[in-house]
Amino acid sequence: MAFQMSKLAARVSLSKSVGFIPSAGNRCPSHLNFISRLAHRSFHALCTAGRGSATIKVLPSPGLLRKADRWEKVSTASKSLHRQSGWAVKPNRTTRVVVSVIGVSAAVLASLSTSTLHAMNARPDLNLDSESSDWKEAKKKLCSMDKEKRREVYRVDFIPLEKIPVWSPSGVSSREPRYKVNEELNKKISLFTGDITKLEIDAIANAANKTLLGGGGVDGAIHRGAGPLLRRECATLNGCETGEAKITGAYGLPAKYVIHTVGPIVHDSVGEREEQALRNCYYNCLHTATKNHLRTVAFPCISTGVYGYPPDQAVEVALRTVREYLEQNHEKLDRVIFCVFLKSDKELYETMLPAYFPRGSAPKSKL
Ligand code: AR6
Repeated sequence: MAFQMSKLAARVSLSKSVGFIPSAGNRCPSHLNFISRLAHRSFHALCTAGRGSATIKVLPSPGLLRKADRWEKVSTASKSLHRQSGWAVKPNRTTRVVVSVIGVSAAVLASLSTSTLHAMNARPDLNLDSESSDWKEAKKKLCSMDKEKRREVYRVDFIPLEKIPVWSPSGVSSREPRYKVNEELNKKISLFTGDITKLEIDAIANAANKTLLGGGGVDGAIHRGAGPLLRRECATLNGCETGEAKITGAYGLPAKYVIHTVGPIVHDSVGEREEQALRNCYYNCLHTATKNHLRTVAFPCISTGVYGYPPDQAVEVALRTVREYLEQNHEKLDRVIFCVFLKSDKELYETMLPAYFPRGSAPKSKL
């Protein structure tokens, strides 16, 4: 009996040290604290209820509190029984039965609560700030987490997909439609002004350089937001050629993945080679997304910053490539977001979008 009791007491004590933050002197007892105290009272174990109180981040459910409350009452009765008999005196049969029932139940509750706490606390061993962390392990863990869990480890603020409206034209467009009206495709397009690193979607495209090891502009923002493990993973990819795309985890970013692409550098004017390379960037990013079953993708204005591609020409390549890809693969994507950072780019997209994604009275597509 004494052996069984000490085993149970040990299990209860163990639950105090796993998966939550000890905080001495916290006046609001968690459900675990209740259970520990019950077990301690029942068994007169080494630890006492007043010592080592514990807090968790999530409040106990009312049901669990009610259960704990009931056990508190039973435990108080058992405690007075113990007091009357004392451990030196051999307990009678009724006392032994009461104590066993309390002990087993308290231990079961304690072990249940231990696993609950384990599940609630996946975060502590996921360090996205340290370069020495194992990026493969971190990537695997992030992939297995649901959205709520991942939100606890984002290193930046996030904007959920629901807050990114589907594009709708403002005013009458002066542009002639270049494609047929297709409302199904129109529902898949957004124009977002702001920082791409904040978007909580499946994938964001990065306007990277051939090393994939980070740089300035949007590339720098993505690496800063994701943290050092992104660079660690990128370093294993052997760089990237112009127009190609390579996918990595997004680590501390709200997006699940980053698709890195390298845009063409424009020195004087845009030739066929540069235009084809920019087209390849958009196409290969979309292809990489759908190949990986990613349904929501955002693009910055690739090559239009440091790489010098004229924005008014780049917007046409971006819109045409996305339109044609969606026509062929509309069932594989839910949303393509054009993420612009500058007011001038926003205006360009607002002007050109109606030509590639027309609404209203233009001829209807059969898609
Ligand atoms: N979110 C969205 N768009 C952004 C952000 C952001 N946080 N920051 C900048 N932009 P650039 P490139 C816009 O120069 O021309 C890097 O050093 C920006 O306003 O970032 O393809 C790489 O390492 C512009 O419209 O990319 C390469 O060496 C667009 O992103 C080189 O720059 C692209 O500007 C790539 O040059």
